Amino acid sequence: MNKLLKKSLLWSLAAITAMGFISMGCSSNGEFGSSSDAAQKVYVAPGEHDEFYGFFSGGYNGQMGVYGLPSGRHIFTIPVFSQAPVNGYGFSEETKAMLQTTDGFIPWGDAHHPELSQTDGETDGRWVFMNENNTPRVARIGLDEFKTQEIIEIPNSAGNHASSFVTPNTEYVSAATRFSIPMKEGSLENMDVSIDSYKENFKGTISFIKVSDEGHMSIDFQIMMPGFNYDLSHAGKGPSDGWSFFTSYNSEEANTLLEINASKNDKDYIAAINWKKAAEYAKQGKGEMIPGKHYRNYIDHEEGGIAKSEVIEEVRVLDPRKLEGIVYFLPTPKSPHGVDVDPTGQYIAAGGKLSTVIPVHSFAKMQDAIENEDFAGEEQGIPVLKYDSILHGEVENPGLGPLHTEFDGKGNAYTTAFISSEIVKWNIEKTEVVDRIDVYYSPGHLMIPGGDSENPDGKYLVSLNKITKDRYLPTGPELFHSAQLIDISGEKMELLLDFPTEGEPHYAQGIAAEKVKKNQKRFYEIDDNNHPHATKSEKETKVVRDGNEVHVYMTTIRSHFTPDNIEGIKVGDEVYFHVTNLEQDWDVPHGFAMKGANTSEILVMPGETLTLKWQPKKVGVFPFYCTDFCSALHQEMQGYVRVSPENSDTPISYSTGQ
Ligand code: RUQ
Ligand code: CUA
Repeated sequence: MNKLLKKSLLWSLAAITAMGFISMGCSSNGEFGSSSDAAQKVYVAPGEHDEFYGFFSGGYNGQMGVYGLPSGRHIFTIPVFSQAPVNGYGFSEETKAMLQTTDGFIPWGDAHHPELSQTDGETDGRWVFMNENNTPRVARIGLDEFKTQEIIEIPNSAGNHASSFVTPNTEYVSAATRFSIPMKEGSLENMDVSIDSYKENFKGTISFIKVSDEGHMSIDFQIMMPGFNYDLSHAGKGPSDGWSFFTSYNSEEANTLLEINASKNDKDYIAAINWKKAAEYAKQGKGEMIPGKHYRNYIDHEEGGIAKSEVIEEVRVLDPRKLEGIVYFLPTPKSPHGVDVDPTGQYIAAGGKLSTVIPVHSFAKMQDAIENEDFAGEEQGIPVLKYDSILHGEVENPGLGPLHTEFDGKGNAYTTAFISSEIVKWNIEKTEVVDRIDVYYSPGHLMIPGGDSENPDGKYLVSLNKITKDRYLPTGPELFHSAQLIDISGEKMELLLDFPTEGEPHYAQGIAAEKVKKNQKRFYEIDDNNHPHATKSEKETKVVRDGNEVHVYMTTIRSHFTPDNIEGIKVGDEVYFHVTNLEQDWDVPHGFAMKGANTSEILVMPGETLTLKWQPKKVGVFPFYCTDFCSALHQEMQGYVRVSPENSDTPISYSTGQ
């Protein structure tokens, strides 16, 4: 889009208060200082590795994309909240339980914010968490195997947006409801009431999920909140360690046409939560245990890597009106979206979508104001601090529609401006803009590796743009989202690279590759395979009938299945193929696909056992084959199952090479 067009677009947009209806014509590229310079900076020679891993939310595809930076190469996709035909996640018998919820089996999710685990305020490369917005859940992905290892459901929540942000030692992952709903006093049950009784009945909750040293997640406590919309969060650090900050909008408590009705108040609030104090109250047994049925699904490594579900019936709920000092409201202009804490932990910046400035609160001033009870009043029993008493400064002229901020660890902050399509760099101490760069188009989040931790790697910034338009070869009406890599090592930002991303990456996280590379599992030891249906050698393979269930204990090794001829299966049987991959070498998976199976294939890693369920409906002989090109004789890796009529007496038999 040319500059002139962009300027005029900007002015016409300045007049409207609601964002989101951008329509633009596009013509030119972004400008580079020199494109060969830029190319050199992102060039990773064949066989070389990128310097950083990037973990990008897949948004409405419910997965997580793994990218190399600076090249922007898409390396991998981790299935999290959605079934993945690529490897059978959510389809195989071993993984189905991961997607169990109190609403039943949910094969899809809307993922938003990945967050790496931290130790002493720094990313440590153990796990990456990610939230699901639609069916409130938080997942933990192990970075030793790049697999989803645990998913916990959040009860008493109606949309889990302000999540999954970690505290500096991963003590907690937080989760706040985006939507408030009517909740019955005492039980928090969702009520059958008129929607226009919003002000009277609707409430929100903020949850703190405890993470054990092994990574097990459990909801330690929930805090009852007024019926606002809770949007985003970040934990305090350094001096503000022990606190978490949550933006809210719709302090108007509107229940219709929020575009207008939730944009009336000049200021909404950041909720400052003293989670250390709340955790102490919880430990003392304060608050109330309230029904809050939810699932915790986890891969049980003790038992063959099979996912198990656990149902928890109750949660502890704290009422901030009764427990003093756990919640304060910081007035913040205007419908704030992102909230970000600088690496020193002293400053809290908010992205007020409709605000003309970026307000930066001072943690020290906030502490003083609390101490001196310097309150402007209260909101539904929660003290509201005075804006002027807690303000560090306001960044003027920050671009239109500021959303999210990250930090370089050198005293600068970088904020995305959605409407004016730019990234604005500002000095934190002086709250002054020092540089700005156009991005294409309309950035939401941005990411600097470690940029929300105490120790950012202030070398690159990725702008996660919501609108792609003309940036790539056109693909009809539907386009992939676009990310842009920006060099922030110098005084002036420099645009280096565009690369496409899948789904809608809201947020992303980055980490130095060394922190993750060294922990990689290359295959599973066959001797350690404790799956109850594992077959550790071809001699042990068998087919066992148990009523109308048939269990096939099968092995794979280049390039055959054992057994590869199976007879005695009947129409109406439930056949379970338990496939163990006997390979003990990196990157030699075998796949298994059965004709007529109405599920996906399974992709079995070396040393692993996975199970595909098949219910034959027709008589005949049906082939199965390996789906992954594993050797020169991969096409020969196949077999047959004979299916006889329901009442036949064909005996079970099986063989290979006979
Ligand atoms: S939110 S930008 Cu989940 Cu900011 Cu998307
Ligand atoms: Cu095994 Cu192809």
